[in-house]
Amino acid sequence: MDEQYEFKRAERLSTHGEESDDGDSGLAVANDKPALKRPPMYKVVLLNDDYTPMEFVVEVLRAFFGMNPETATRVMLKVHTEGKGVCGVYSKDVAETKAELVNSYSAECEQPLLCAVEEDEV
Ligand code: TYC
Repeated sequence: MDEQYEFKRAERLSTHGEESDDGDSGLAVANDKPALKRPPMYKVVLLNDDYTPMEFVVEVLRAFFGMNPETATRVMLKVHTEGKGVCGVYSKDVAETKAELVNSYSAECEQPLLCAVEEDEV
């Protein structure tokens, strides 16, 4: 590699605190941890409405989110009384797919039940 280029690279990297010059060879070496962040996670949130039967909501929570009857009933009642509730937290793709599957299943069954996706706080 061209010497002038290598010097500029070492200078640029050390300015950003990612790597520094190793002192004698002129090569840039890693010293800090790389600035990696976990990808954000997303909540699938179930919304209340005045029309969808409670039993239908419980069925959906069991079928699409693997909840047992007790958990599904508890989540359904939370949504019914508080307006919304979390069905699960997933990667972006999975959360969007689950919400879409629930919404299209509900529409197919002529129910207004809706899920939305919200970024989870870190
Ligand atoms: N509020 C509905 C009713 O009284 C029940 C319901 C619960 C609907 C949760 C949607 O996400 C929901 N039949």
